[in-house]
Amino acid sequence: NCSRQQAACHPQDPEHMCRRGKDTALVDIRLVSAKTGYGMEGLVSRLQRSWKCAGDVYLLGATNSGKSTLFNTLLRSDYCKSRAPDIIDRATVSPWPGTTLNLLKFPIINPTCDRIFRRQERLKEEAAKTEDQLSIEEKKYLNQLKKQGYLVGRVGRTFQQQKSSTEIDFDPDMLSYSMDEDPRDPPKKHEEREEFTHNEVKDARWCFDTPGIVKEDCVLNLLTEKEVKLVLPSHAIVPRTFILKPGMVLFLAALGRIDYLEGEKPAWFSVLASNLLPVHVTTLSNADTIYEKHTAQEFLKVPMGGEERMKEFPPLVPQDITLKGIGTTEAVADIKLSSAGWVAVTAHAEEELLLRAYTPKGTALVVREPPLLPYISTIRGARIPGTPAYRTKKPPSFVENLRTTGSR
Ligand SMILES: Nc1nc2c(ncn2[C@@H]2O[C@H](COP(=O)(O)OP(=O)(O)OP(=O)(O)O)[C@@H](O)[C@H]2O)c(=O)[nH]1
Ligand SMILES: [Mg+2]
Repeated sequence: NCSRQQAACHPQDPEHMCRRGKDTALVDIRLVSAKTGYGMEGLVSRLQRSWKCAGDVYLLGATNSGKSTLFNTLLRSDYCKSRAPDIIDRATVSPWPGTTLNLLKFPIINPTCDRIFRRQERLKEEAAKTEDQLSIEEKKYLNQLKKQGYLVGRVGRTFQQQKSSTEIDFDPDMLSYSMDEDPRDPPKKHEEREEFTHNEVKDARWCFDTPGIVKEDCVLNLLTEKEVKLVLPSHAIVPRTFILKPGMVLFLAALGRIDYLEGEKPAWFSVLASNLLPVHVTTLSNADTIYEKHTAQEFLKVPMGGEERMKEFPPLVPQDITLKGIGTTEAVADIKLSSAGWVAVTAHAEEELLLRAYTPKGTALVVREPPLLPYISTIRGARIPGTPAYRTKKPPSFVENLRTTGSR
């Protein structure tokens, strides 16, 4: 798991690479979504191939980076001893940073040759299916996942539980309840719960969920629960692209602002942030008035609570950024407005831009070069006449490990 927020993690990013210890070899980087299951079967196979069952595994990362979600997905995968999902409750997942306070754990399955073979057989069978061949329940679940992300995968289990005896050898204080309901796997009621036998866990290796590392400079620390719910995307983000001339300003809610101060030609600014956060484009001369209007009327939606709230909210502070365009289809950099989202900047080749970006005082503003999604500005509809905005376009979802022929 990456120590930075999942949306910000980029394998080519030197900051990412330098976080690993000097002597620790980085074995692999994988793109996964624990929420939609994308890449998860591949991750399980990789873990089983590399570490087998050699030691305990800890899921580490910043608060809210998705450790508990990953823990829960691994818990109902082939990574976990077959009976464990029936015994261990899922970790609490929430949009609120700092949710996990204790160390939850599940026992890791020993990937013997026989098990690996059976698992491969199951994966082959699954990959041969088309969407039409899935059960009604599975189809419903898949459609739900498609709303949450563009990359969707299916996580299955090869080894079915075997009923076993009743010896109690498990600390109930290690358990907690999930807030994110999975319709296929509702949490067990206490009276239904079984326990591990002493033999099942005496030599076990464990996979631990851990409390997150708190990022002091994260904008979420400044927000109320209601505001966090708007800022953290619950549905797949639809990119919003705007064309700005020098002298224009873009607001992302009242949490981020980018001024296009100097340049020859217009440039494209693609906003990747929760669909619930408004983007407002204005001119330099009107920008301060817009921010004041927000203070009086919550015009930009977040923060909420008008004048009283804005009195205690830190002011936006500026940072100058110079960029050199690399062409009209490829972004040169992302401007990351703390955890509120990021803006990919696309400009004509050799075009020099002077920008001034703002985030609330004490929060991190980062220029990410190269950008995470370089061609994001091409995912847009027609220009909306008389405005700097383009119509939005939702990219189609991709479901991995499912034959496409015959599917709708
Ligand atoms: N889109 C998407 N959202 C995710 C993913 N993983 C987690 N989330 C969401 O991110 C939020 C935080 O997830 P958690 O699993 O609680 O994160 P955590 O790292 O355990 O957080 P703490 O326990 O607070 O440190 C929740 O709203 C999740 O639904 C993912 O792979 N994709
Ligand atoms: Mg957690």
